[in-house]
Amino acid sequence: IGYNVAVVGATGAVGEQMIQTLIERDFPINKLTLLSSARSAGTVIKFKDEEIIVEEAKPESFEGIDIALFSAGGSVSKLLAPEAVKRGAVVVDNTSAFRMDPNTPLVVPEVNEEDLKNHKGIIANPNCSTIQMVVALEPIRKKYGLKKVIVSTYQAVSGAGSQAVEEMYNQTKEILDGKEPTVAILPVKGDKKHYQIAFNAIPQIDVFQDNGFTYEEMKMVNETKKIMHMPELKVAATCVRIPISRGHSESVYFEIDENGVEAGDLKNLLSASPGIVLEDNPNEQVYPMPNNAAGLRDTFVGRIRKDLDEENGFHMWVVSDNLLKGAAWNSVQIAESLIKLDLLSK
Ligand code: 11C
Repeated sequence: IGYNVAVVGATGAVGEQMIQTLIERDFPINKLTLLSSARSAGTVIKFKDEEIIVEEAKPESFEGIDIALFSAGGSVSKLLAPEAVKRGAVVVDNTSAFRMDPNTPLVVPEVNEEDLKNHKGIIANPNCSTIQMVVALEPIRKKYGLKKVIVSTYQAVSGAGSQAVEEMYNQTKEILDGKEPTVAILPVKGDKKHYQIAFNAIPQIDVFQDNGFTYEEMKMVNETKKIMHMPELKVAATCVRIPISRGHSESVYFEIDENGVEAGDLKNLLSASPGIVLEDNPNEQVYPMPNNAAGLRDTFVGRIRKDLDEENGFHMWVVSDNLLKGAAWNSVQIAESLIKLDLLSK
């Protein structure tokens, strides 16, 4: 048996990876429907031996759909996800539209797969930088307790979409050719100012909030607390865009409850935890890098060390492909969990 699956935002950076992941996972599909905005409708996309014509997403597009994977921006999700649910589909939404809604589970299967049991038609896929961090923190929280997290991110440009990646490549070429770089999108499309990303680092991802943090930073704070069921957890984030195309990296400082834990204990624990590959051997200069993580579904952890002053404090370096575990793979993984737990209405 197979399911009728729709991908909304099929022509975008994440949509493309969703289709690729469905193929790689041999997801049980009866019919795949590819949807997009009117602008991209008509595009032909290869899926296995088929050529599928992308259609404009409308409420009626969801008739007969079992699972809809949304990644076409928050406003599309707000408008069409409830329409899909009304027609019997279960929605896995990759935007921030429903993440903080108390009735919508926000799920990373390695951490809180059980929350899927409370779904009411929509399941939210967290922000990419949150997902890889909670995958790495959850085994530690479970075994040793967790008090505080301070994270600084080094995020790839593909998080801002394929146009932003184009902008980075063009700027790099322009600069190497001795020209003035064309600056139009980053840090945030539509914000007041734009800065070059090529040969630069921009400490702004998404728009600023009144508290001085950016929306991306607040997503890391709020989503982490919700996924881990820890409203009391102390979390602070600084999110930075760096000029690479794929793979987010994070320097994570955290404090645990238990005393007497050593870095080696954490290495042993993480090397045996789901979704994690430990790459931690300073003697051999082994540590995770985005260049190696791109195209892979795992979360890579290394540089685990005890803080020099804080008995319960540790540091680690966490890397993952933002388009896969950060988006497409986590969404498809949620869909696989829904099937495994028998939570689709079919
Ligand atoms: C970035 N994390 O790297 C963002 C992209 O809320 O799903 C994902 C935005 C989101 O720019």
